[in-house]
Amino acid sequence: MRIGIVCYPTFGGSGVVATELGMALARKNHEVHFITYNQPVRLDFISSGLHFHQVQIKEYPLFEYQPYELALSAKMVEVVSKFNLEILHVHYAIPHAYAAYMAKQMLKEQGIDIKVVTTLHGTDITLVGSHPSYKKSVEFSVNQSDAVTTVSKSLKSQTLNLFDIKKEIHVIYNFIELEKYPEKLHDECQRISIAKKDERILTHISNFRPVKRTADVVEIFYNVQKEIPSKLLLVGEGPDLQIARLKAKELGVYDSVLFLGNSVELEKILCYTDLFLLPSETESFGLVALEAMAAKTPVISSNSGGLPEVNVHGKTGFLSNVGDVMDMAKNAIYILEDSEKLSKFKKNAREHSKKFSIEEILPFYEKIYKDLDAERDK
Ligand code: GMT
Repeated sequence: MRIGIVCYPTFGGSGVVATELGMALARKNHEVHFITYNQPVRLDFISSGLHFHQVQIKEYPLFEYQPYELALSAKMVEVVSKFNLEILHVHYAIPHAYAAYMAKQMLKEQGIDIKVVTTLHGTDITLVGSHPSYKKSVEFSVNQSDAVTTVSKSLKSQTLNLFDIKKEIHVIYNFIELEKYPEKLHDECQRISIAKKDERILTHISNFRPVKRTADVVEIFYNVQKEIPSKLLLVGEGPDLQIARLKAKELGVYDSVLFLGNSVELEKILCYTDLFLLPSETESFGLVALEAMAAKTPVISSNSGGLPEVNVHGKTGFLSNVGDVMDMAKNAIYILEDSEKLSKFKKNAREHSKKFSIEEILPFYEKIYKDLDAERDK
C-alpha cells in the first residue's frame, strides 16, 4: 500500500515508533512517505521504498507563533495527491490529527478519500491533550479519524476517561526489532570501557522532562551504590538534565555518573547495562523499557500507566509506586547482589520482549490499513 506517516522527527518515543514502523512497512514492500519538519533521527534511507517530504514554514514577523499545522496540512494534501497515497497515519494527536482532518477535507474537494489513522502515544492525551487549551480540538480530531489506536490498554482507558470518544480504539503495543539486539553482541560488549570489573552498570535513557522524575533516578542509584559498587549512565538531553547533575553533586555521587547526551547507539549502551531505571510519573507504554529488555536488561520502574503491561513484577524486573525510591533501590539491590539472580532476570527480560517483536505487532497495523482501504471500495 502507499502510506504517509506523520510524526515528530525527534528522539521521543512516538517518533521512534513511527520511524521504525515506516521502515518495517517499507521492508514489506509498502511505499512509505514520511511527512515531517526534519528527517526523523532513526530514519535509515538505505532501505528502499522510503521517501521524506519536509514541511517548511514560511516565517513572518507578524506571527508570534508560526502556523505549523497550516504548512503541515498543505504538505499532506500535496503528497497524498502527488503520490496517490491510500493511508495517512499520524503519530501523536497534537497537532497531527487536527492537521490530518484539515487535509482530509481539502482532499475531499479534489474527489480524494484519504483514510486517516491516528495513534495516540501518551502525553498527547494525558499531560498535554487534556489541558483545557487543547482538549476540544483533540477530542474533535480523534473522533474524525477513520481509525484510532493507543499503545497500551492503560492509555485506551485513560483516553476514554478523559475524552468523549465515539470511535473504537484499537490497542497496538509498541514493538521491538529483536535483530538489533543480537545475543552475540551482548557477549562481546566492551563494558570494561565504562566500569571496573566488579562494578554494576545502571542506565536511564530519556528526554529528561519532568515526567521522567530524573532526580528519582539519581536517588535510586545513590542508595544502590552504597551497597553495591556501580556506575550510572544517563543518556539523553532535556530540561531536567541539570536537576540530575545537581542531585548527583548534592548526594556526592557525581563522579560515578556518566552523562552521555543523545545517542543513536542505544544498542551498544544497553549492551553494557545490568539494570535499567524508569521511575516515570506516567508512561503510556515505556518503549525504552522494552528496548532495555530486548538487550537482556531487567527494569526497575514505577507502576504507572502502561508500565505493568510491559515490565512483569518479579520476573523481568520490579514495579513500585511513583516516588518510592527506597523500594526501587531495594529491588535493584535484590537483582544486582547475586550474579545468578541477575542472569535469570536478564534471561526473563529478553524472553518477555519477544512478545513485542515487530513480526508480532506489524500485522495489526497492516490489518487496520487494509480494512480501511476495503471500506473505501464498498
Ligand atoms: O515520553 C517520551 O519520552 C516521549 C513520548 C512521545 O510521545 O514521543 O513517548 C510516549 O510514546 C512512546 C511510544 O508510544 C511510549 O512508549 C511512551 O511511554 C510515551 N511517553 C509517555 O507516556 C510519558
